[in-house]
Amino acid sequence: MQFDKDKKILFSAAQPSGIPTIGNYLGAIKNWVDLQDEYNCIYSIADLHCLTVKREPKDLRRQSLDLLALYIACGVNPEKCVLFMQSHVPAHAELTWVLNTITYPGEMTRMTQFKDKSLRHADNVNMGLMDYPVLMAADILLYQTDIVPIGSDQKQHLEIARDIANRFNNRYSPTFVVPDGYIPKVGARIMSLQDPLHKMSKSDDNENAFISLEDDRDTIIRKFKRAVTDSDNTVAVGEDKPGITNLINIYSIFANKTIEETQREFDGKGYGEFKVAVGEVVADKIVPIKEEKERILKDKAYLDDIMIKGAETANYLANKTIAKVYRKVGLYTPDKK
Ligand code: ATP
Ligand code: LTN
Repeated sequence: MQFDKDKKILFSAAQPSGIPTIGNYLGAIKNWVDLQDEYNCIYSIADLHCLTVKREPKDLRRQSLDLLALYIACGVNPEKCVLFMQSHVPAHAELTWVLNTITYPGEMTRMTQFKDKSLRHADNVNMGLMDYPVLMAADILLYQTDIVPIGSDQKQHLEIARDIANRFNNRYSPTFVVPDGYIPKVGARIMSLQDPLHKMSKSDDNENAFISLEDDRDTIIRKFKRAVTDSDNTVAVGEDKPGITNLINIYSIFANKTIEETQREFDGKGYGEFKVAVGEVVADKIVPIKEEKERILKDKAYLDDIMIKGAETANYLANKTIAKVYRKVGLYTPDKK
Protein backbone atom coordinates (compact mmCIF):
# COMPACT_ATOMS: atom_id res chain seq x y z
CA MET A 1 0.00 0.00 0.00
CA GLN A 2 1.51 3.32 -1.12
CA PHE A 3 0.45 6.51 0.58
CA ASP A 4 0.15 9.64 -1.55
CA LYS A 5 2.62 12.15 -0.09
CA ASP A 6 0.39 15.08 -1.06
CA LYS A 7 -2.58 13.84 0.93
CA LYS A 8 -3.19 14.22 4.64
CA ILE A 9 -3.59 11.25 6.96
CA LEU A 10 -6.99 10.23 8.27
CA PHE A 11 -7.54 7.68 11.05
CA SER A 12 -10.70 6.29 12.59
CA ALA A 13 -11.98 3.17 14.32
CA ALA A 14 -15.09 1.55 15.73
CA GLN A 15 -15.48 -1.11 18.39
CA PRO A 16 -16.68 -4.60 17.43
CA SER A 17 -19.14 -4.39 20.31
CA GLY A 18 -22.34 -5.49 18.60
CA ILE A 19 -24.22 -4.89 15.39
CA PRO A 20 -23.64 -1.29 14.28
CA THR A 21 -26.64 1.01 13.97
CA ILE A 22 -27.52 3.68 11.43
CA GLY A 23 -26.01 6.05 14.04
CA ASN A 24 -22.59 4.42 13.60
CA TYR A 25 -23.13 4.43 9.85
CA LEU A 26 -24.12 8.11 9.53
CA GLY A 27 -21.83 9.43 12.27
CA ALA A 28 -18.78 7.49 11.14
CA ILE A 29 -18.58 4.78 8.46
CA LYS A 30 -20.43 6.70 5.71
CA ASN A 31 -17.99 9.59 6.11
CA TRP A 32 -15.05 7.20 6.01
CA VAL A 33 -16.25 6.13 2.58
CA ASP A 34 -16.87 9.68 1.41
CA LEU A 35 -13.37 10.80 2.49
CA GLN A 36 -11.34 7.87 1.18
CA ASP A 37 -10.23 9.56 -2.04
CA GLU A 38 -9.26 12.83 -0.44
CA TYR A 39 -7.02 11.41 2.33
CA ASN A 40 -4.62 8.58 3.06
CA CYS A 41 -7.06 6.57 5.18
CA ILE A 42 -6.40 4.13 8.01
CA TYR A 43 -9.39 2.35 9.56
CA SER A 44 -9.10 0.06 12.54
CA ILE A 45 -11.29 -2.37 14.43
CA ALA A 46 -10.84 -1.35 18.06
CA ASP A 47 -10.87 -4.84 19.55
CA LEU A 48 -8.63 -3.91 22.51
CA HIS A 49 -11.12 -1.21 23.48
CA CYS A 50 -13.80 -3.88 23.57
CA LEU A 51 -12.10 -5.70 26.44
CA THR A 52 -13.14 -2.88 28.78
CA VAL A 53 -16.63 -4.38 29.00
CA LYS A 54 -17.31 -8.04 29.82
CA ARG A 55 -18.31 -10.12 26.83
CA GLU A 56 -18.06 -13.66 25.55
CA PRO A 57 -14.65 -14.18 23.88
CA LYS A 58 -16.26 -16.07 21.01
CA ASP A 59 -18.66 -13.18 20.36
CA LEU A 60 -15.80 -10.67 20.26
CA ARG A 61 -13.90 -12.88 17.79
CA ARG A 62 -16.95 -13.22 15.52
CA GLN A 63 -17.94 -9.57 15.73
CA SER A 64 -14.42 -8.43 14.86
CA LEU A 65 -14.47 -10.29 11.55
CA ASP A 66 -18.05 -9.18 11.00
CA LEU A 67 -17.11 -5.53 11.41
CA LEU A 68 -14.30 -5.83 8.88
CA ALA A 69 -16.77 -7.31 6.38
CA LEU A 70 -19.21 -4.52 7.18
CA TYR A 71 -16.64 -1.76 6.56
CA ILE A 72 -16.06 -3.24 3.10
CA ALA A 73 -19.77 -3.77 2.42
CA CYS A 74 -20.40 -0.10 3.27
CA GLY A 75 -17.92 0.89 0.59
CA VAL A 76 -14.57 1.20 2.36
CA ASN A 77 -12.13 0.12 -0.35
CA PRO A 78 -9.32 -2.17 0.91
CA GLU A 79 -7.26 -1.25 -2.17
CA LYS A 80 -7.22 2.39 -1.10
CA CYS A 81 -7.32 2.22 2.70
CA VAL A 82 -5.37 0.44 5.40
CA LEU A 83 -7.76 -1.85 7.30
CA PHE A 84 -6.52 -3.64 10.39
CA MET A 85 -7.29 -5.06 13.82
CA GLN A 86 -5.95 -2.89 16.64
CA SER A 87 -4.61 -5.94 18.52
CA HIS A 88 -2.45 -6.90 15.50
CA VAL A 89 -0.30 -3.82 16.02
CA PRO A 90 1.46 -4.05 19.41
CA ALA A 91 2.53 -0.39 19.27
CA HIS A 92 -1.02 0.62 20.30
CA ALA A 93 -0.56 -0.95 23.71
CA GLU A 94 3.06 0.23 23.91
CA LEU A 95 2.27 3.86 23.22
CA THR A 96 -0.66 3.70 25.64
CA TRP A 97 1.79 2.86 28.41
CA VAL A 98 4.02 5.84 27.67
CA LEU A 99 1.06 8.22 27.32
CA ASN A 100 -0.33 6.94 30.63
CA THR A 101 2.68 8.46 32.32
CA ILE A 102 1.66 11.97 31.21
CA THR A 103 -2.10 11.57 31.80
CA TYR A 104 -3.84 12.09 35.15
CA PRO A 105 -6.67 10.10 36.73
CA GLY A 106 -8.86 13.20 37.14
CA GLU A 107 -8.77 13.76 33.38
CA MET A 108 -10.10 10.28 32.80
CA THR A 109 -12.79 10.12 35.48
CA ARG A 110 -14.43 13.31 34.23
CA MET A 111 -15.06 11.80 30.77
CA THR A 112 -18.79 11.51 30.04
CA GLN A 113 -18.42 8.05 28.48
CA PHE A 114 -16.50 6.80 31.52
CA LYS A 115 -19.23 8.06 33.83
CA ASP A 116 -22.00 6.51 31.68
CA LYS A 117 -20.25 3.18 31.33
CA SER A 118 -19.33 3.06 35.02
CA LEU A 119 -23.02 3.34 35.84
CA ARG A 120 -24.06 0.78 33.23
CA HIS A 121 -21.32 -1.70 34.21
CA ALA A 122 -21.14 -0.94 37.93
CA ASP A 123 -19.85 -4.45 38.69
CA ASN A 124 -16.84 -4.00 36.42
CA VAL A 125 -15.36 -0.50 36.65
CA ASN A 126 -11.88 -1.64 35.61
CA MET A 127 -8.66 0.28 34.87
CA GLY A 128 -9.14 -0.29 31.13
CA LEU A 129 -12.51 1.46 31.19
CA MET A 130 -10.88 4.45 32.82
CA ASP A 131 -7.89 4.36 30.46
CA TYR A 132 -10.01 3.98 27.31
CA PRO A 133 -9.30 7.55 26.03
CA VAL A 134 -5.51 7.06 26.34
CA LEU A 135 -5.68 3.95 24.15
CA MET A 136 -7.76 5.97 21.71
CA ALA A 137 -5.16 8.77 21.79
CA ALA A 138 -2.45 6.19 21.05
CA ASP A 139 -4.50 4.86 18.10
CA ILE A 140 -4.64 8.31 16.59
CA LEU A 141 -1.18 9.67 17.42
CA LEU A 142 0.75 6.60 16.23
CA TYR A 143 -0.10 7.40 12.61
CA GLN A 144 0.69 11.14 12.73
CA THR A 145 -2.98 11.62 11.94
CA ASP A 146 -4.23 14.96 10.63
CA ILE A 147 -7.94 14.27 10.79
CA VAL A 148 -10.28 11.95 12.72
CA PRO A 149 -13.88 11.50 11.51
CA ILE A 150 -16.11 10.73 14.51
CA GLY A 151 -19.62 11.18 15.84
CA SER A 152 -20.08 14.03 18.33
CA ASP A 153 -20.07 11.65 21.34
CA GLN A 154 -16.33 11.15 20.74
CA LYS A 155 -15.46 14.86 20.72
CA GLN A 156 -14.34 14.83 24.34
CA HIS A 157 -12.00 11.90 23.70
CA LEU A 158 -10.49 13.68 20.71
CA GLU A 159 -9.87 16.77 22.85
CA ILE A 160 -7.96 14.61 25.34
CA ALA A 161 -5.91 13.11 22.49
CA ARG A 162 -4.99 16.65 21.41
CA ASP A 163 -4.09 17.63 24.98
CA ILE A 164 -1.89 14.57 25.37
CA ALA A 165 -0.16 15.23 22.03
CA ASN A 166 0.56 18.85 22.97
CA ARG A 167 1.76 17.83 26.41
CA PHE A 168 4.20 15.27 24.99
CA ASN A 169 5.42 17.69 22.31
CA ASN A 170 6.03 20.41 24.90
CA ARG A 171 7.74 18.13 27.37
CA TYR A 172 10.03 16.28 24.96
CA SER A 173 10.08 18.18 21.60
CA PRO A 174 7.66 18.07 18.63
CA THR A 175 6.82 14.41 17.99
CA PHE A 176 3.12 14.08 17.25
CA VAL A 177 0.85 15.81 14.78
CA VAL A 178 -2.01 17.36 16.77
CA PRO A 179 -5.13 15.94 15.07
CA ASP A 180 -8.36 17.71 14.16
CA GLY A 181 -11.78 16.11 14.44
CA TYR A 182 -14.14 15.79 11.50
CA ILE A 183 -17.69 15.85 12.77
CA PRO A 184 -20.42 15.83 10.10
CA LYS A 185 -22.88 18.76 10.17
CA VAL A 186 -25.89 16.45 9.95
CA GLY A 187 -25.73 12.90 11.32
CA ALA A 188 -23.11 13.39 14.04
CA ARG A 189 -25.66 12.49 16.68
CA ILE A 190 -28.49 10.24 15.59
CA MET A 191 -30.97 9.93 18.44
CA SER A 192 -32.83 6.93 19.84
CA LEU A 193 -36.17 6.28 18.11
CA GLN A 194 -37.82 5.65 21.48
CA ASP A 195 -36.17 8.40 23.51
CA PRO A 196 -35.01 11.14 21.14
CA LEU A 197 -33.18 12.98 23.91
CA HIS A 198 -30.60 10.18 24.06
CA LYS A 199 -28.21 9.01 21.35
CA MET A 200 -29.04 5.90 19.37
CA SER A 201 -26.90 3.13 20.82
CA LYS A 202 -26.36 -0.45 19.67
CA SER A 203 -26.34 -1.60 23.27
CA ASP A 204 -29.83 -0.22 24.06
CA ASP A 205 -32.03 -2.83 25.77
CA ASN A 206 -35.03 -1.69 23.73
CA GLU A 207 -34.62 -3.01 20.18
CA ASN A 208 -37.15 -0.51 18.87
CA ALA A 209 -34.80 2.32 19.84
CA PHE A 210 -32.27 1.64 17.09
CA ILE A 211 -32.06 0.49 13.48
CA SER A 212 -29.28 -2.03 13.20
CA LEU A 213 -27.47 -2.63 9.94
CA GLU A 214 -28.85 -6.16 10.05
CA ASP A 215 -32.54 -5.27 10.29
CA ASP A 216 -34.69 -6.43 7.38
CA ARG A 217 -36.98 -4.15 5.39
CA ASP A 218 -40.17 -4.89 7.37
CA THR A 219 -38.42 -4.44 10.72
CA ILE A 220 -36.95 -1.10 9.62
CA ILE A 221 -40.33 0.24 8.48
CA ARG A 222 -42.05 -1.07 11.63
CA LYS A 223 -39.46 0.57 13.91
CA PHE A 224 -39.82 3.94 12.15
CA LYS A 225 -43.63 3.71 12.34
CA ARG A 226 -43.28 3.24 16.10
CA ALA A 227 -40.73 6.04 16.53
CA VAL A 228 -41.65 8.47 19.30
CA THR A 229 -42.72 11.89 17.95
CA ASP A 230 -44.88 14.75 19.26
CA SER A 231 -48.56 15.34 18.44
CA ASP A 232 -47.95 18.33 16.15
CA ASN A 233 -48.10 16.31 12.89
CA THR A 234 -46.12 18.95 10.90
CA VAL A 235 -42.94 17.62 9.28
CA ALA A 236 -40.62 20.42 10.40
CA VAL A 237 -37.51 20.57 12.58
CA GLY A 238 -37.63 22.38 15.92
CA GLU A 239 -35.83 22.37 19.26
CA ASP A 240 -39.02 21.31 21.00
CA LYS A 241 -39.57 18.50 18.46
CA PRO A 242 -36.54 16.19 18.94
CA GLY A 243 -38.27 13.07 17.60
CA ILE A 244 -39.38 14.44 14.25
CA THR A 245 -36.15 16.47 13.91
CA ASN A 246 -34.18 13.22 14.25
CA LEU A 247 -36.31 11.53 11.56
CA ILE A 248 -35.92 14.52 9.23
CA ASN A 249 -32.14 14.37 9.68
CA ILE A 250 -32.11 10.64 8.95
CA TYR A 251 -34.33 11.00 5.89
CA SER A 252 -32.35 13.93 4.51
CA ILE A 253 -29.02 12.13 4.63
CA PHE A 254 -30.30 8.86 3.19
CA ALA A 255 -32.31 10.64 0.46
CA ASN A 256 -29.39 13.01 -0.23
CA LYS A 257 -31.54 16.09 0.34
CA THR A 258 -31.18 19.21 2.45
CA ILE A 259 -33.37 19.64 5.53
CA GLU A 260 -35.31 22.38 3.65
CA GLU A 261 -35.94 20.10 0.67
CA THR A 262 -37.25 17.38 2.97
CA GLN A 263 -39.54 19.80 4.78
CA ARG A 264 -40.89 21.07 1.46
CA GLU A 265 -41.41 17.53 0.15
CA PHE A 266 -43.56 16.61 3.16
CA ASP A 267 -45.31 19.94 3.53
CA GLY A 268 -48.97 19.25 4.34
CA LYS A 269 -48.35 15.50 4.80
CA GLY A 270 -48.68 13.87 8.20
CA TYR A 271 -46.22 11.96 10.36
CA GLY A 272 -47.67 8.58 9.30
CA GLU A 273 -46.80 9.03 5.63
CA PHE A 274 -43.41 10.57 6.47
CA LYS A 275 -42.41 7.72 8.79
CA VAL A 276 -43.08 5.13 6.08
CA ALA A 277 -40.99 7.20 3.62
CA VAL A 278 -38.11 7.32 6.12
CA GLY A 279 -38.30 3.54 6.59
CA GLU A 280 -38.25 2.96 2.86
CA VAL A 281 -35.32 5.20 2.04
CA VAL A 282 -33.28 3.72 4.91
CA ALA A 283 -34.16 0.14 3.90
CA ASP A 284 -33.21 0.84 0.26
CA LYS A 285 -29.72 1.73 1.41
CA ILE A 286 -29.00 -0.68 4.23
CA VAL A 287 -30.61 -3.94 3.12
CA PRO A 288 -28.11 -4.25 0.20
CA ILE A 289 -25.26 -3.50 2.66
CA LYS A 290 -26.36 -6.40 4.83
CA GLU A 291 -26.55 -8.73 1.82
CA GLU A 292 -23.12 -7.65 0.63
CA LYS A 293 -21.67 -8.13 4.11
CA GLU A 294 -23.02 -11.68 4.25
CA ARG A 295 -21.50 -12.44 0.86
CA ILE A 296 -18.09 -11.06 1.92
CA LEU A 297 -18.18 -12.93 5.24
CA LYS A 298 -18.29 -16.25 3.40
CA ASP A 299 -14.80 -15.58 2.06
CA LYS A 300 -12.77 -15.75 5.25
CA ALA A 301 -9.47 -16.14 3.36
CA TYR A 302 -10.11 -12.81 1.61
CA LEU A 303 -10.81 -11.07 4.92
CA ASP A 304 -7.79 -12.65 6.62
CA ASP A 305 -5.63 -11.50 3.74
CA ILE A 306 -6.87 -7.91 4.01
CA MET A 307 -6.23 -7.78 7.74
CA ILE A 308 -2.75 -9.35 7.42
CA LYS A 309 -1.75 -6.84 4.75
CA GLY A 310 -3.35 -4.02 6.73
CA ALA A 311 -1.45 -4.97 9.87
CA GLU A 312 1.81 -5.06 7.90
CA THR A 313 1.39 -1.46 6.75
CA ALA A 314 0.04 -0.31 10.10
CA ASN A 315 2.94 -1.95 11.97
CA TYR A 316 5.43 -0.27 9.65
CA LEU A 317 3.91 3.18 10.22
CA ALA A 318 3.30 2.72 13.95
CA ASN A 319 6.78 1.36 14.63
CA LYS A 320 8.35 4.49 13.16
CA THR A 321 6.46 6.59 15.72
CA ILE A 322 7.06 4.28 18.68
CA ALA A 323 10.83 4.21 17.97
CA LYS A 324 10.85 8.01 18.01
CA VAL A 325 8.83 8.12 21.24
CA TYR A 326 11.06 5.59 23.03
CA ARG A 327 14.14 7.55 22.01
CA LYS A 328 12.67 10.88 23.14
CA VAL A 329 11.63 9.63 26.58
CA GLY A 330 15.08 8.14 27.14
CA LEU A 331 14.64 4.40 26.67
CA TYR A 332 18.00 2.94 25.67
CA THR A 333 18.34 1.48 22.17
CA PRO A 334 21.54 -0.39 21.25
CA ASP A 335 23.40 0.71 18.10
CA LYS A 336 22.57 -1.47 15.13
CA LYS A 337 25.53 -3.46 13.78
P1 ATP B 1 -21.16 1.44 22.39
O1 ATP B 1 -22.60 1.89 22.40
O2 ATP B 1 -20.95 -0.04 22.32
O3 ATP B 1 -20.26 2.14 23.36
P2 ATP B 1 -20.71 3.10 20.10
O4 ATP B 1 -21.67 2.77 19.03
O5 ATP B 1 -20.87 4.38 20.85
O6 ATP B 1 -20.58 1.86 21.03
P3 ATP B 1 -18.42 2.69 18.32
O7 ATP B 1 -18.96 1.52 17.62
O8 ATP B 1 -16.99 2.53 18.69
O9 ATP B 1 -19.20 3.11 19.62
O10 ATP B 1 -18.63 4.00 17.47
C1 ATP B 1 -18.14 4.15 16.20
C2 ATP B 1 -18.44 5.52 15.69
O11 ATP B 1 -19.85 5.74 15.61
C3 ATP B 1 -17.91 6.69 16.54
O12 ATP B 1 -17.29 7.64 15.69
C4 ATP B 1 -19.12 7.27 17.19
O13 ATP B 1 -18.98 8.65 17.45
C5 ATP B 1 -20.18 7.03 16.15
N1 ATP B 1 -21.52 6.97 16.73
C6 ATP B 1 -21.96 6.12 17.69
N2 ATP B 1 -23.28 6.33 17.97
C7 ATP B 1 -23.66 7.37 17.16
C8 ATP B 1 -24.91 8.07 16.99
N3 ATP B 1 -26.00 7.76 17.66
N4 ATP B 1 -24.96 9.06 16.05
C9 ATP B 1 -23.85 9.39 15.34
N5 ATP B 1 -22.66 8.77 15.46
C10 ATP B 1 -22.55 7.78 16.36
N1 LTN C 1 -13.81 5.16 21.03
C1 LTN C 1 -14.32 5.17 19.71
C2 LTN C 1 -13.76 4.09 18.84
C3 LTN C 1 -12.34 4.39 18.61
C4 LTN C 1 -11.82 5.46 17.82
C5 LTN C 1 -10.40 5.36 17.92
C6 LTN C 1 -12.41 6.45 17.04
C7 LTN C 1 -11.28 3.74 19.14
N2 LTN C 1 -10.12 4.30 18.73
C8 LTN C 1 -9.57 6.28 17.29
C9 LTN C 1 -11.55 7.37 16.39
C10 LTN C 1 -10.17 7.27 16.52
C11 LTN C 1 -15.83 5.07 19.75
O1 LTN C 1 -16.41 5.52 18.87
N3 LTN C 1 -16.43 4.51 20.73
